[in-house]
Amino acid sequence: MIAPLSAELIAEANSAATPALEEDYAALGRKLERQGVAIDRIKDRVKEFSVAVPSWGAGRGGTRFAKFPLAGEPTNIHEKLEDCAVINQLSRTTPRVSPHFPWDKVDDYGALREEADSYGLSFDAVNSNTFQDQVGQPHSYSTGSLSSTVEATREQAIEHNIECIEIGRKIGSRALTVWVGDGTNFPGQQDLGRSFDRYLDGAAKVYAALPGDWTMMLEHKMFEPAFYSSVISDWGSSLLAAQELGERCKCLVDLGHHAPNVNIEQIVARLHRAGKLGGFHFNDSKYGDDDLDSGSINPHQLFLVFNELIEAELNPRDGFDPAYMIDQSHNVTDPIESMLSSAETIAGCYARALLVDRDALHQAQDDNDVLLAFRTLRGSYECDVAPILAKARAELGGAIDWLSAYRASKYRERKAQERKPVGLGAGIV
Ligand code: RM4
Ligand code: MN
Ligand code: MN
Repeated sequence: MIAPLSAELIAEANSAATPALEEDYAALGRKLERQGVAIDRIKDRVKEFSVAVPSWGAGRGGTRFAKFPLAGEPTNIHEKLEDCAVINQLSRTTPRVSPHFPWDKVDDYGALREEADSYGLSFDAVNSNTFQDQVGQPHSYSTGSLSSTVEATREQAIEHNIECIEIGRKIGSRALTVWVGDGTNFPGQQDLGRSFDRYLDGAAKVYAALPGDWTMMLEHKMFEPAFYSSVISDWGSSLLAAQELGERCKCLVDLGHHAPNVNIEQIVARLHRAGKLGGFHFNDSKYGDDDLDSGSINPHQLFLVFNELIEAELNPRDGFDPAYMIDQSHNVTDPIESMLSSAETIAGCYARALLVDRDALHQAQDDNDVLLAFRTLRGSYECDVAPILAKARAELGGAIDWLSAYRASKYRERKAQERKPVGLGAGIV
């Protein structure tokens, strides 16, 4: 297996950091034992936990007006895979990559699958792109894609999604994520009911092309800059569509796609209740769809989402198998560092949610002991689980201190010499 960073470098740094880690892990273990929790059990669950990274997150994203390139950033799927391999080598939490087409198009997908495999990576959900026009594309998405008023445009969008499924089959994916940038800029521009009907019609044709063991995930999004309405604006529209389209169609929750203060953990519980919780795009936001690093603004919300996920896992109703993915735009940081940071934050919220004393919580809920219920959750949220995460990483061959190991490797500096520089770009995302 190809490891982009020197395994010796990681092992050396780990052995220097091990005595302190063992001390911290033992101390936390004693504390958790007093609460009736076996620390090794939590650590083993963390070792099994994983989250996919987005190929598009490996490059620098744009602010609204400009993209500020980073020396050594990847410009094609091959370089992106190499960067994703670095993230997984250090974190051991991100063995899957979610690709986006046509951004990641290549001539030979069998070879691409082997390339990923040589890094110990596989492909997660494929993402279609009907929110940008490509050079030479016959019909414009400027007024919508699956919901467009123009039949030829709708057909083009359907065909593109079907092409993504075909590519996905070749690279070993089992899910298609459909996010459309469809909507309107002015009241009156489109009939709000009919545009949803057109979307459903188009999405049904994509769903009909879905292989039997695949899932189709619909991603809602409240707004785009300068929008008056978006077609799949919220979880209600998403759920309606997923219910109408069929059993293997589910809803994907991107944490950044809601109005500020929306109770996302409740949405998670509702979608699970309906058997329609397909997966997540983890990120954080302050003002809108900012695609900030997961948990950078509201880590408590992320913990509460994981609390619902553990409840769902314990009470699977129609099954529980959501896909976890990161979806972030890195505008001023090194994307590798940001995704490492997010992978740790996400695994940390998972670990904290596992620590919750479920019996005590449920008892307090039944007794209407409001403060005890709240403190039961809050106590787990406040626990510093860093030693659990670091030990899980170290046991899997990752880095105890991933940030200093990454910087010591001088990976980005080396790539800045090898890779072709990225030009200045307009702002996107
Ligand atoms: C959107 C959405 C989608 C992603 C694009 C790049 O805001 O989050 O998941 O495909 O950005
Ligand atoms: Mn997303
Ligand atoms: Mn987004």
